[in-house]
Amino acid sequence: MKPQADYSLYLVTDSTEAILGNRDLVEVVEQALLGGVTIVQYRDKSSETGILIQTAKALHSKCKQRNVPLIINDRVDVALAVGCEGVHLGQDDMDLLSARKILGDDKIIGATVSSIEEANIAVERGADYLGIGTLYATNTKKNTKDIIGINGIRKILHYLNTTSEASRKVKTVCIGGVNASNLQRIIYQLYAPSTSPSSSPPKSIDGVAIVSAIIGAPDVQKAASNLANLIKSPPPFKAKCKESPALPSSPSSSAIQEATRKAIKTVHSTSPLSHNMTNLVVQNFAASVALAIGASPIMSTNGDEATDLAKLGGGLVINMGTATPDALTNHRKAIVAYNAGGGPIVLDPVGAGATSARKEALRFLLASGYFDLIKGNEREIMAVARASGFILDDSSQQRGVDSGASLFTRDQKAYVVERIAARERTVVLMTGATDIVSDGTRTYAVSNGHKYLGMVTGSGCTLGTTISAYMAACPEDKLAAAVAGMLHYEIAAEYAAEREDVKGPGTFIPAFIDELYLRGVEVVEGKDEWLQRVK
Ligand code: 3NM
Ligand code: MG
Repeated sequence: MKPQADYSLYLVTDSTEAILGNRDLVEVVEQALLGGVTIVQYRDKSSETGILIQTAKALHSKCKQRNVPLIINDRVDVALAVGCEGVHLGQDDMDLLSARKILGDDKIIGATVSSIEEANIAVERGADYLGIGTLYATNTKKNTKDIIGINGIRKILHYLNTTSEASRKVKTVCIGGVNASNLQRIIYQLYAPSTSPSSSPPKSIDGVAIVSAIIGAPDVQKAASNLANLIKSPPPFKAKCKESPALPSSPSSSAIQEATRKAIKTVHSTSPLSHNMTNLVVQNFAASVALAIGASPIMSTNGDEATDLAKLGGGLVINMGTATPDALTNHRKAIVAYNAGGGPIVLDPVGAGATSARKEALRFLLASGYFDLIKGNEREIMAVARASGFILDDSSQQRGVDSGASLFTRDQKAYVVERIAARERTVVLMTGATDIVSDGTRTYAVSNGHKYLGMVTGSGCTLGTTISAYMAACPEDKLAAAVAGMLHYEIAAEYAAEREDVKGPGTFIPAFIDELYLRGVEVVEGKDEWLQRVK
């Protein structure tokens, strides 16, 4: 019978100086087994056959003690000589059918794939599992074919889920650049959402394959056991989410008012940090808005500060408005720090469709981590749809950072917003005369606001600032937090625009900051009739 395998923490070995150093591979693998790796692949591209067999035998005896399957990379002959549980074949190795003929049906055969076509062939030829990669660029293997990212892996998983009985059954692991800081969100992001609320979710990735984060670790057992624990626990940014959401799918106005009232009070009583890595144009305005809503702003663009700031329980805004290579490096550091700490991150892909540098920057940021909210105008969200692989044509060209005339009906927008939210497993907000916000299952349209908001610089950016504070203060239901922030912000804009002394966008700005402040204080004091304006 074919051995049962748990693919969740798949160790791939490396015997090079750069990763193994001068340590003994068998001892290192033993440490990894003690730490909890669930399957081991012996991968050694340079040793002589005699050494390969000798080492594989020693590894097999360690693995057997813990009932962990041992797989040999490339070398069917070595696997046969050792009598271990299987082989792993790259695209340039022996073909699967020949290997199956030699090894028989009781051995595990895995295949490296980086495309739907390769996955299709491997499944047809009877692979038991697929090593899908390369997820992220890695120093461990320089000659990888393609860096396919989360989206490339998603596409293959989607294909497997929707093609045949055999493709639904094949096991999957992803490989390339997986480590303790990105593992939880990779698993989270590769969870395949249901295509309809009633159907059960399709199968997701079965495991992560790791080389350097285990073999190259100073304490191998500790590294492996840390990774094994991370696999079993929800990512930090989900830890505070409640099963039952604050808002239902079709909330009544009074339910929205109640949830918003509660959120405004929580922001005021907790004064969450809003850490803005934002463009030069809006720094001052964003800081004033954060203070006015009762939050505490910090405008640090230095990624090295983010580790400390992420511990303060606040939220982060990544605004792509000044996306220089230097800024992007700092953004990535901050994203990793907030993902690890669990604080919410708002991504504002300013002008994302306008230039190829910005399209590239958006891809880079989406690959850097998990965002709790992605917000933008219609053009920007369409650019996100392209970057996340949901819309495949790359033809549309955004002019400047303003939204331009709408090209879509409200239903079409709602569909796109909902699908990106489901794909990215996050909240997506498309701003406009009517804002559309969704977490992939619940989708709402909010019609509050005023046209002056569209006539002042940074109103979109500072809405992001506002929502970062709301999500930090109210992490139990991030969609409800986003809606509360939107309503506080947009209804305040309506009151500001109605003031007698406001004559246009210039006089609107100070009045708006006043109203943001006053409306919050009114809620705290129980004078919150204004919330009845929710549209
Ligand atoms: N195969 P690390 S990437 C062995 O893409 C291997 O097929 C890859 O190493 C592929 O965990 C890779 O140190 C190396 O990034 C992964
Ligand atoms: Mg190979």
